[in-house]
Amino acid sequence: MTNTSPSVLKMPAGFLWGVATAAHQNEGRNRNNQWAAWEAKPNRIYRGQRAGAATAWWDISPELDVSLETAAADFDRAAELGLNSLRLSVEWSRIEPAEGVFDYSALHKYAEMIGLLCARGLEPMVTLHHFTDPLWLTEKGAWENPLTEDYFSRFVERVVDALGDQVILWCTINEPIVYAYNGFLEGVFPPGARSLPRTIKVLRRMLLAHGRAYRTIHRMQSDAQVGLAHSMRVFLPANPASAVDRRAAALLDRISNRTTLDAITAGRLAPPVGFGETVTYLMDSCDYIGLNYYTTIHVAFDPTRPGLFFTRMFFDPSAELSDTVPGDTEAYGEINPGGLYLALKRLATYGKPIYITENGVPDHDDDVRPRFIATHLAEAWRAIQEGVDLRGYYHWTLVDNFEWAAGWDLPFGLFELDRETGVRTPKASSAVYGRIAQANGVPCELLEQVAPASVSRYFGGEYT
Ligand code: IFM
Repeated sequence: MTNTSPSVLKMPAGFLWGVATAAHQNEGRNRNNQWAAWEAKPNRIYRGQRAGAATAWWDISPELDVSLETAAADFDRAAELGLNSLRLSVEWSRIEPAEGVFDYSALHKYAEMIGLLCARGLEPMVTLHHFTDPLWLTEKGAWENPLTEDYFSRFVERVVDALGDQVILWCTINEPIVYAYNGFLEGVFPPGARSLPRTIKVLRRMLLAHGRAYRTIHRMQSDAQVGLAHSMRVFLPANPASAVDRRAAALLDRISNRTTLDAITAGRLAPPVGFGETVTYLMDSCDYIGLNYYTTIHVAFDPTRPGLFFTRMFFDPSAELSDTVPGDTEAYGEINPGGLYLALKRLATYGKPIYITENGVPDHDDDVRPRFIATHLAEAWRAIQEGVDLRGYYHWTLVDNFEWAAGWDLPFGLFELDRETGVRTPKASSAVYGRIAQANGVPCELLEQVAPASVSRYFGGEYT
């Protein structure tokens, strides 16, 4: 049992409080990756938008040099909130703009960027792949090409060589399941394919590449902490008393979650990405598990849907749903803090430390986010009380940014961005998150303000 205080749901000492970001969504002027090419095509992104200058973290000064001034000002904002960590990604297409050609000035800029974090007391967590591939890699078949494991390892080696003196926390690949599913099955991310065999091939390749990258990093840096950020959807049987619903939920959990988690812990490539074979370099290839948690999904057995493994997924009709892009009827997800607790408990069975590498909510007027943050963290605290080794929380995200296929109209930020002027305005939720970080936990009086209905649950012990 960890320390419980009467007035604050305290996290363990040394807990990391961060925000998570990604290169393509923040830097701007990324033109040499497959996303920039995708954005230039008609009808790919909501209202034809593009990442463009993004939040200008990789800005161009009047002297035409790369300027990190805007990034530094955002790092100031994070530090002023009381955070002690920040997750960002490096952009492969900047570092290796052509096959085998490394741009050392880009690596130096990243070293400078990481230095800005360290100088502000923000421990960097560096993601090595966050959805974007250099165009030269796309032309070679990207993650469908077996050679990409070698290309990725070589890239990782250069990055660790350049940044390893400042970075301990590495995240190899962000959400392999989302990259594979959205790009190759749903077709909403590049390359816009709809093929189950290609989806499986890509996921398998990414998992193998993760294992190779894990070994590469540890060969170069013995004290590195290396993990992967897994987007974990919590599947709940529509009717818990129904054996077929339970089986349907367990099947989706296996495909969507356990495939990845078994691979990076036991080294086992289970169906659909393998036949149960064990890959030595994948075994125990994570020092922590990164959890990206957004929503919970209910699953019913449905004999009319063989193409979807006889399952039907839905959000609880009585649940609160988060915002989506204006005019869209499909919600981004069900708001379910208890799902975070379940995700943590399920992950804990793998016996690894856990970081919540992403958690957040699209919320146009910031009327949900304060409560969202406080209640999700209360559920994280609850998991810790039951022995879950949770080491940190990264809120997605600091400043409203480019949300992939949803463009600029799905705001996840703690700060609002005026895209004309670049001005950032703090939202109420930023102060809420700051108070929590500064208290190293969720204060009772804060919960009273933002989620009064939840106070008795945590401070009255009703959660048990
Ligand atoms: O913006 C994304 C991020 O790039 C990956 N995880 C989910 C976030 C919100 O959709």
